[in-house]
Amino acid sequence: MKTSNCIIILIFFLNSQLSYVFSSYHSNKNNFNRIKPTYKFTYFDARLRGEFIRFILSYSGIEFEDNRVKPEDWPALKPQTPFGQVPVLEIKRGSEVIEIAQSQAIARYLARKSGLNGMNSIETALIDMYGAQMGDLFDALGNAFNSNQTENFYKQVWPRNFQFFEDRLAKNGNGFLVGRRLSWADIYLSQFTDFLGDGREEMLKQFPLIKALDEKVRSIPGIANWIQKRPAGGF
Ligand SMILES: N[C@@H](CCC(=O)N[C@@H](CS)C(=O)NCC(=O)O)C(=O)O
Repeated sequence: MKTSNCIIILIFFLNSQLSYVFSSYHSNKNNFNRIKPTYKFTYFDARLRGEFIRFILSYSGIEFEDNRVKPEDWPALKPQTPFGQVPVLEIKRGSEVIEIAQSQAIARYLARKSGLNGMNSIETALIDMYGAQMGDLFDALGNAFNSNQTENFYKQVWPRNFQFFEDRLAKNGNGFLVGRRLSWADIYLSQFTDFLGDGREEMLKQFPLIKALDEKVRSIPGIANWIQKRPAGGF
């Protein structure tokens, strides 16, 4: 057989193989996309570091299993989580299961899906900045409880931080922390006021812009509905 004939046969063979590979890739991809994911959110039976994610899930209209781990079940579950901690969001699509730990990584993943993560990279960076500040405030809250320093926290640390957020809301000038629309940072800030307990109304009087944002967030139908059905009280 001549070399040119060999090349033609080889090209023909490669072409048929490639079209097989691409057609099966596309059909697998389409099957994958057709499968509706299910979501399981695992946290303790508390609000703490999990509740703002429950708010974001509810805002987004994502149905989720609200898996509340009992203290006695935690030692067995702990080593099965990515970092030995909760919250964890499990996304199941067919036989594929993805687990996302770290509350802010979960928030960002959900926020990207539902338009809560900014309109451009600057907005996203600012939203991350507020998320990180809220995370720091949450750490300070935990430390205050662990060291019996809650009075100092509520009288000093909390108002100082809320003043930062109040000033930033004033600077943005439209009732949202970033850009011209709601972001997961706004939802995080609003949910955080849960931790004021009975002192909530009193404290919010000092921060009218945060109060207005909080009322706006809590009246969004998905979130309002969640607040109605979530376990009452608790921290
Ligand atoms: N940076 C992590 C912190 C997670 C964290 O501290 N989780 C705590 C509950 S709020 C936990 O799992 N504690 C149990 C343990 O460490 O065994 C996040 O934001 O998700």
